[in-house]
Amino acid sequence: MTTPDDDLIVVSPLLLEALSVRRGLSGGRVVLAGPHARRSSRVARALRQYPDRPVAVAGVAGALVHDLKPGDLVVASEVRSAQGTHHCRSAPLVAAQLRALGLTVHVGPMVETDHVVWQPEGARLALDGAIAVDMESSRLLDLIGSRPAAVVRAVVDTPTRSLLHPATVPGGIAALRSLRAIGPALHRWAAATGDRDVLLAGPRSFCAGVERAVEIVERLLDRHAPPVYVRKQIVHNSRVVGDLERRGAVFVDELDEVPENATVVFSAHGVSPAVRDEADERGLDVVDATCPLVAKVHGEARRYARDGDTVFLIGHAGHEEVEGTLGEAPDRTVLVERPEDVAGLEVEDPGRVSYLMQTTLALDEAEEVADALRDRFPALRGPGSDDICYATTNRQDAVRAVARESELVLVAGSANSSNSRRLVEVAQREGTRAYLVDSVHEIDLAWLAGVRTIGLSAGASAPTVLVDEIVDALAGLGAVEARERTTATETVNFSLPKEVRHR
Ligand code: 0O3
Ligand code: SF4
Repeated sequence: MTTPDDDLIVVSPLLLEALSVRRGLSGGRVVLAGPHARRSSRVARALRQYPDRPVAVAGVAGALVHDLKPGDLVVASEVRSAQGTHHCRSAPLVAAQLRALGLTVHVGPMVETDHVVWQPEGARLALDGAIAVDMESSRLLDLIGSRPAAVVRAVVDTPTRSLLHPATVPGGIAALRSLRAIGPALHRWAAATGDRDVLLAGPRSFCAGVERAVEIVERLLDRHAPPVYVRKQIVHNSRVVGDLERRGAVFVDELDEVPENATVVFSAHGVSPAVRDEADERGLDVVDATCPLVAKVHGEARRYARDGDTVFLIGHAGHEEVEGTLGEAPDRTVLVERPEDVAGLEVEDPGRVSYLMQTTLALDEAEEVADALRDRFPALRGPGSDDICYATTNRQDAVRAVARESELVLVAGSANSSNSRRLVEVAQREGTRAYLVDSVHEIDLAWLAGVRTIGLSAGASAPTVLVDEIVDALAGLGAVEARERTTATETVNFSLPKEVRHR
């Protein structure tokens, strides 16, 4: 059993570095490696003595890029040297823990050299993407071998303030102060290390409606000079939106932010007829990325309203999809969020009532509301097949299955993504701890301590790369066996609108 006294080994090249790190630790073993790792026999001895402990390399470094300041921390994603490259896969998890302590942290490649780097050599190293340089990390990682390892370095000098600059003294003090603060994060990291099973819920990630919506924007960006305007987020995912923004998409909240005669894309969640009318009036060129399954619900809303029904829309107030569907027949549609709302409903004619659903609700919760409506209004009409779509249904079934076998479930997805949040709740209803993470940087290492089996899913708007990044980071904490748990196979594919169909 590991006690806080021996939970990790920290290797520091210089005495001042070792003393600073030591002050912030509540246990663990600090080993002085000497400059250029000259006393590597000490390190080797400690590694032999504690054969299964994770090892952190901690010390100071020189910044190679301008956005790093003295005292900032660098967590190496990889360390390059003339001999090769070491990958430090748990870097984003370590960085998140350090940021939670209020420290300024950069994650990126570091380079090891056998000499002090001056300009213009520093600028040359930065051209290959390295953000900081030191003189020992690669050598130490060679010694450490395959056990979990992290490299945390505090910046002393920068491209504009070399080691000969008088500011090196305050820079060094700032760096040592930062090293004193890293201890709690290193303990958390050490406690989270270990071999794991990862159960991948299948299906997960993009659905056909999201694939289509993202492809519409990508094709327009390929075709038009930027900007390409998109009303609202094309799908509720920060990575998708950020990537498209970098390529020239401009996301606006309302159409009055779009210049006359410009092209505007309507998001996958759909829009109300009032928004379509406004786009017409302003002469905007609309490309509609509304998912066909959302459009189907709009059609049902129009049909029921035309028949003179009061339409109950089961969904969440304020959600874009709900606002769009409500807009089809605002005078005849009533939003119902919970079963307990049903008792207070007042309708013109209880014999002429129907219901619809938001496509991304939790199946069991939505059914409870529908049951309450049926109990109160026996004449209630509903859609032929449920409005909750195939993708929502499949992802909920899949996450439920992995939750039953897991001690912890992680769902990749943004906080404003309704379907992603429902996946977390479905897992939690199985009695399993579950968290939504927008990216690997949101994983709290405290969740992982003592956890052997992790279930992993992603919302319909979350790209697969987010899942890959999480698996990769977990593999930096120990050996990972990732297994697919597939409960359904999806073949749905929607054709693109005519405006972008041909490349
Ligand atoms: O509706 P939700 O917040 O789940 O939307 P996302 O996260 O963008 O996922 C795509 C689903 C959709 C466009 C509506 O069905
Ligand atoms: Fe369409 Fe369903 Fe995907 Fe929503 S979750 S975009 S309704 S396929």
